[in-house]
This record gives sequence, C-alpha cells and structure tokens, in this order.
Amino acid sequence: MLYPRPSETRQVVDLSGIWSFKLDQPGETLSEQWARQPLDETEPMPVPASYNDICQTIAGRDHVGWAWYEREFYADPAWADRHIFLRLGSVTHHAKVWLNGKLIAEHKGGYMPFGADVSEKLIHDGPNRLAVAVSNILDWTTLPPGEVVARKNSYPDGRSETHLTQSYFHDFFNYAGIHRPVRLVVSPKSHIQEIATTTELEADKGLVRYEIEAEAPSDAKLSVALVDAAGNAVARSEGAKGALEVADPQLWQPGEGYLYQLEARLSSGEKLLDVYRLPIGIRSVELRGNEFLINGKPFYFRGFGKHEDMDVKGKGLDDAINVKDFNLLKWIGANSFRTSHYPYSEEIMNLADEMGFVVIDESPAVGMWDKAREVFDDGLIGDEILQHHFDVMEELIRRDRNHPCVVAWSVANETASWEKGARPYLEKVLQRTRELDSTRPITCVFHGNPKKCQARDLFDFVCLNHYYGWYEHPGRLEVSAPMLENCMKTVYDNCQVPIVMTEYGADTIAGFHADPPEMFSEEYQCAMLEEFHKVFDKLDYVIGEHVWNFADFRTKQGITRVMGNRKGVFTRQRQPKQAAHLLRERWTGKKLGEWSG
Ligand code: BDP
Repeated sequence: MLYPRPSETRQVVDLSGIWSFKLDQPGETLSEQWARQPLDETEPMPVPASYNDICQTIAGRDHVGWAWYEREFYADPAWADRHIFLRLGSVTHHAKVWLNGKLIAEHKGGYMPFGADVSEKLIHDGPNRLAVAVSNILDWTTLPPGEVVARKNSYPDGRSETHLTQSYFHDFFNYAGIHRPVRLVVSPKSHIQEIATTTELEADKGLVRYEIEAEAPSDAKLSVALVDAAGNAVARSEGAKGALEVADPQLWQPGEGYLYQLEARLSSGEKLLDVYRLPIGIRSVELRGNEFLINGKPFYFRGFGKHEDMDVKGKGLDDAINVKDFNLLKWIGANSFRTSHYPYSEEIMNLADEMGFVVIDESPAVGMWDKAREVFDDGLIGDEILQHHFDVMEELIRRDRNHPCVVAWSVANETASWEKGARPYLEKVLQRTRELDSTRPITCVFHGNPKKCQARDLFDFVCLNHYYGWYEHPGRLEVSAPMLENCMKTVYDNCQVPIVMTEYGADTIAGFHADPPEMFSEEYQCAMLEEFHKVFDKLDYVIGEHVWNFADFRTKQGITRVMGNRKGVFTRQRQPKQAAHLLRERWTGKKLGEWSG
C-alpha cells in the first residue's frame, strides 16, 4: 500500500485533530447502532494518540473492548470525479469504520494501514460523518496473542464483583486507539495503485527493477524516471514493469541515506493522468559466511530494540519524539534498530531511509509463549493465528518492501521455540515470508535455553535475547560473560550462521547509584553491558549488538515493573542514563566531556 504523497495530481487531506470519543461497554460487545446517529455524551480525544493515558480514569486506562471515535469533515464538490481513498495509518487492534452510517471497512491487526475507496460514498453538499470503532482485545487468533479474563473480587462483607481484564504475554502496555494519521487520499480516477521495487549492484552499475499496478484505461501509458537528489533524471523506462540502469550510482549506505525518486507518470496520449514519486535507495544486502554485507561491505549492527512509546500519547504518532529519537541514535553512534515488537509507523521508516539507519523490520508476533502452558503443543496456537501471521507478513512486506533501510525481516520475537510444534509453525511463516520477498535475509528472535531450541537453524541469521546477570543469575555480574559465551557457542555450533544480539540489558532507575554495582543502579547497567561487550568483541560470528531498550517504556502493572520497564539507556523523557555515555564512547570514541556532535 503506497504511502500517501501529494503530487501535482494528488492531494492528501489529514483528518488528524480532536475527535469525539466514547467507551463502549467493557467486553466484546459492540453497540453498532451508535454508528447510525451522532454519538452522544462524548469527550474530546486527539487523533493520532492512544486513548489510555489521556482518559483521566482507571476505566479509560484499563478499558477492555470497543471504543468509539467520530468526527465530521467536508468533501470538496470538485472531488466528485476523483478517486478518494480513506486511509487509516493504524488502529489498534481491530477496527470498524462507518461513513455516514454505512460500514465501509474492517481491519484486524494493530500496526498496519488500511482503508476504503469512498469515492461514491461521500456527501458533497453537507458534512460527512466518520465513525471508527476500535477494539483492544487480544486472543489466540491475534498477534500479539492474549486472553480476556474475568477476575472476581470478593469482599469480606459478602459483596463480589467481576472485572474483565486483558491478559497478554508480552512486556509492553496494550495501548489502543487510532495511533496513526487518518487521511483522505484524493487522486485521479485513473491512478497508480502500487509500486514494487528491488535494487541490485553490478560492478559500477545500479539496477532498479520496478513493477507498477495502475487502475487505468487500456491505452494509458506508464513512464518512469529515476531522479537524483539534484533533480536530474539519471535513467528512464517505459511500461508497467522494467529495469532502470544507473551508471556509477550514489548508494544508500548506513549513515548516508542517499535517496533517488522513482517518478512514475501515467498518461493517456498527451494527457497526464497521475504522478507518484517514490523515494528509493540503491543498495544491496547479502549474507556471506559470517558476514552481513551492505553494498558488499561487512556491516556490524550497533543500536537498540525500541518501542513506539511516550508519555501521554502512548503509541500515537509524534513527529517531534521521532525526530528526537533519531537525533539521539545519531548522537550515541547507533547505526540501526529493530522495530521490536511490531511494525513502526511509515513516518519512522521514512526517517530511517532519509537518515541512513538500518532496520530489522519485525512483525507483531510477540509473546507467543507462556510460563505455565505449552502454546504450540497444546494447540493454543493453531491455524487461525498462523493464517493471521501470513496476513501480517504480507501486509508488512507490501508496505515496507521499497524502504532501503529495511535489510531483514524478523518474523517473531520470543516464541516457545523449545516446543516441538514451534518448528513446523515457524517453518511455514518463514516459507511464506520468503515467497513474499526473496531479496532480504529473514530472521527470528530467540530466547530460552539454547540447547532446547527447535527452530533457529531455519533462519538466515539468528537473533538472540539473553539477560545473564539479570533474569538469569540476578546480581551476579561475574557469570554474565561466561554464560553468554557458552550460549553463543552452542547456537553457532548448531546453526553456523551469524548472530545478532537483539536484547541485553538491565532495569535501571535513573539517579540510582551504587558502587560496587548493584541491580537497578546506573553502574550495574553499565557493568552488565560491558560484560556482554567482552564476548561480542571475541566472537567473529557476532554481527551486531542491540541493547534492550533505547528508552524506558510503559508496561502493564506488576511486581517486576517500576512504573514500566526501566531498561532504557535513555529515560522515557529521552534523557541519558550513564549507560548512554558508555555506549557513545564504545560506538563513537567520544567521551562524556565531548558534548557536541
Ligand atoms: C524480553 C522481551 C522484551 C522485554 C524484555 C524485558 O523480548 O519484550 O521487554 O525481555 O523483560 O524477553 O525487559
């Protein structure tokens, strides 16, 4: 699904702002009649944002079930002969959308764009009423999975009451709402619908292959130009499918996000029908032996697992926080990140392209394990969730396939990979992903006892999460390095593929200090990272280090979480802990006193 970009033939109308909002009854009910007339007794709610921390009530924060959003907008009468697509950047996790009382779209999955053609459904001489119902329910058919549990409180005076709660097995708060912008994409009736590109390098030539889908009359023609950053067309081609050859191309590289625009023009005779400009980067990605090559050069991943997470807005798109995060990544000397544990906004992916950050793009398959049960082998994970997993991989790849920043797909984070059933499941997801994109390496993130894993040898490279000195052997820094080394050797002996450490770290409360280092202090976080670094620096098949986490983030409440997960190297407000300086020195050579740059 192409990102909405204005051009001389296209307009993008942003419907962000304050909408009317109302919670439905808790549970799985949906008061569909609410779509028929304007909602009453509403409260204001910003879009995009999560509603949880904005509602000033426990009922709002912890709501389980449907919530309603509504707003009016006007359609320009000049749009009567245009193609109008209503596009929702993401609604978490289920959405139903009504326009003027009619159901026009439904979507399952909280991190992907979707929408509907509303060309014939708009009113041009009065307000259009748009209603969006959002459900945050997770179960064993969704990704991530979860369970709605009725909890009974019984009181000494004999009273009792039941609360519905959402349980889930992943470690970030189940924020819900309209998280990304809602837009009207106004384009000509004959228009470009999809563009798929791949790039290759051959000696000193760059090759950009493209395939375009358009809704257009049979005599319409497509012409394509590749335009460099100075505005010069460096290659041209005709037709819906073809290849553009660029002599001596300027490559997209880590740290230097050079972008060309692939300018696609749809025309009929002399008449220009539509223009779409797609930013693309020319680069190659390849695994050779123990090396991850970008443009033929070995690449070592330095960076973080992140989250879309911030005060008040939760998971709502925020350009200010996103640009700040990229500036912090640059400051600390990171070159990459993983979209742990779900696809991030298209706006983040665009920034990564522009700023030259390398991304491991992850699906929302997280928390597919449970301490108390077997999830694959006892049939909790079955065909329905597998089919949904196929669907989200397809949606993700269709959305992100043109981003040069994406160098690998991660199909899941931390499944119950020790169970027998994990292997056939992950094998099918891997196969489907490979069918969808054969140009990028595919990985999966593993945890747990390295000797018991059933599936990691399937993947092109392995991602590992381990917390030796934290969850395993808490407080015992002396075991971190030997245990990690032993684990990595076991994994490598079994798979013979390179390893990225995708999670290591310690909860740290900014401002807590202790020497000798003690858990939760800034010193302990630094000491633990250093123990891990000793091992990475020793083993040549380790091709990257992603610290968990970039910043502190919100989780559900629990006795192991102090107002959220505190493994951030930055606080939730994006201020550095001591570990940020340690990493900056490791990754850039700059010391604490060197403030600028
Ligand atoms: C890992 C998970 C991550 C958690 C982290 C932690 O992948 O989502 O936040 O543990 O416990 O296992 O901090």
